Amino acid sequence: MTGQRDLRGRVLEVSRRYVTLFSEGVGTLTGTVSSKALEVVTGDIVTFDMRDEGVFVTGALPATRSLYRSYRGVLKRMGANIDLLCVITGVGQVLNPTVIDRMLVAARVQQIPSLLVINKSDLGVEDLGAITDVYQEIGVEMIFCSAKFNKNFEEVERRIAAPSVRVSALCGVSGVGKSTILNRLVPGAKAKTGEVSERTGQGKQTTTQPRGFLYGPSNEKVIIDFPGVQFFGLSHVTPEEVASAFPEFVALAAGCRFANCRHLQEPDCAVREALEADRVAPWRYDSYLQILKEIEEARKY
Ligand SMILES: Nc1nc2c(ncn2[C@@H]2O[C@H](COP(=O)(O)OP(=O)(O)OP(=O)(O)O)[C@@H](O)[C@H]2O)c(=O)[nH]1
Ligand SMILES: [Mg+2]
Ligand SMILES: [Zn+2]
Repeated sequence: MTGQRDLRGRVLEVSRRYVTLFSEGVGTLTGTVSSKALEVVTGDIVTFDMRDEGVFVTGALPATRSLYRSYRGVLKRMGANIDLLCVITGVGQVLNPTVIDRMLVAARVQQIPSLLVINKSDLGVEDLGAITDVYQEIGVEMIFCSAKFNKNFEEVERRIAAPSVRVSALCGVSGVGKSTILNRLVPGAKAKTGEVSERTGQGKQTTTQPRGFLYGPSNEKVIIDFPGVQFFGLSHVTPEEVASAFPEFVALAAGCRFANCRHLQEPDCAVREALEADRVAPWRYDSYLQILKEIEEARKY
């Protein structure tokens, strides 16, 4: 029998049982997952065999820093081994702080470093202060840029090209410009970009599944382009994890009467006191409440 066994590669794309992977020294290949029990996602490192009959993915190495979201009660692993999650937003109707907050929570819970990219800043960022000031204050790293008009884009490139970042990922609601950003970073990518609907102000989910693109002088990095979402479910996260992912609450929690305060109806809650004194942004607290409510509802079933 000819062929090579137990090679290693990085998953770029998964479509049912077919996997596109990149293996150093071999290149980009398409293979088949050999067992139904083996679930792989973009970013995973897998083992594979090259046989006469084709390429067979035989196993996956344990992944760290996976991005998860729950969707209609089902937990979905979206990508693996992510070193930098770029949460992308546009300005105007596509700027959705609820979804941004949720993606930041999903990243923090898995200890994935995150970065907020405010794209389409050519359309004007004057009205954003109320939101961006809050993110600034709680230590969220932010970059304003325009991918379409190549403004301040080198900042985005610098972060993705950093030596500590091997796998980066672009996520955000539909139509914020993820694929446009990707195309600027990887000129050969030719990722499809789409129009934003005038009626809804939202994109039309041009990208339909996660796809990894090779990046860097020797293709040593991967950038994952995620499909746009309108809602980012977090029913799999625990209430404690949610609270710990709101840095402004963590900073205040020592002042709550109860060590296990959830910042809801408890007496002498420092977070609620700060909220009433306008020292916590109401929309951040609202994001927190909505996530807790979602978790509570999921537990009923
Ligand atoms: N004005 C402006 N428009 C932009 C910019 N970047 C992207 N766009 C436009 O926004 C629209 C949506 O861009 P896409 O890159 O397809 O957005 P996406 O986030 O990949 O969308 P999905 O794949 O649906 O999730 C396109 O018409 C782009 O040309 C920008 O910096 N400024
Ligand atoms: Mg896209
Ligand atoms: Zn409290």
